[in-house]
Amino acid sequence: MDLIKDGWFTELSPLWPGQATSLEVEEVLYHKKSKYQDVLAFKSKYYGNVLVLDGVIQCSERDEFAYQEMMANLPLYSHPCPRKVLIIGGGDGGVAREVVRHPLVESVVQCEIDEDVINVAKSYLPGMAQGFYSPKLTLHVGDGFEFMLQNQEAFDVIITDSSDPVGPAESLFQEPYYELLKSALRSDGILCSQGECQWLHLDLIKEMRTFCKKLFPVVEYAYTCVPSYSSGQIGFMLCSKDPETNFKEPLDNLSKQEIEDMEFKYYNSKIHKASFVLPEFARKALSDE
Ligand code: SPD
Repeated sequence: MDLIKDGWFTELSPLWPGQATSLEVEEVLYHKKSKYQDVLAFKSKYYGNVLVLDGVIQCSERDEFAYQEMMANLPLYSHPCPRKVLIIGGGDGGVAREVVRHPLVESVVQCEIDEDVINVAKSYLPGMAQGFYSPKLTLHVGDGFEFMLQNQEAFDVIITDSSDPVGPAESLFQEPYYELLKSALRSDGILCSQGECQWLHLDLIKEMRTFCKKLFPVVEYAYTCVPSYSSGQIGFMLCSKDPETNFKEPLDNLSKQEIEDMEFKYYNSKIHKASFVLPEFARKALSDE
């Protein structure tokens, strides 16, 4: 399938039938099949450089911070001492960039299966890939399932930054994966996973919430706004092994100065709280009522 036609990239997928997102292309920077997927990077007219995997937009330089900052900081500011963090996926480096700058984080292991994605990010998304160069980070090119099986009860926080539930990432939205996440977390551990979009995948989110509730005493869904993603929103599934965790109340209320020092462009304590407030159709579907 031609991803780019007449100077426009169009994101078509059975995951969002009858709708598409298009971005105007200035230059194709990279396009090859890796061992796992089709990897495309292009320079867009208004969204900076864009990474596309198997035809689906993963990030654009213009709005990536809305996703990475929330995915990293919702769990980090919900855990009293997030010293040891595991990132599964996230080959563009954006989530790692956010996690390593949190003052309480001492060490981060990242497991990304596709080395080509890491290299493309280093070449064409340097602002995101900077996380890979942190002394706090150990990068492991390999399978997250295998890694967690060998590292049980080892992490305070585990973040899964995956693509959508088709192809290589499908199993990351299923119960056995969450069982494994649970076993790799310490007794008061927290996880945050890519949780899809309430406009597009409410049934999947509902199903995920149901099996997560069987495994964890605290389960919440939050969302952020990312214009370049289909329907402009994406969510996060947050689970805690500690029944005392209240995801909706960040443990630090950051001052203006602290937000500036952290160089946040999206995350602040108010948006942390607000990200759990759902529109009525989603609230109803995702409540126990
Ligand atoms: N529908 C697109 C979902 C992409 C989620 N992962 C993005 C990776 C950014 N670090």
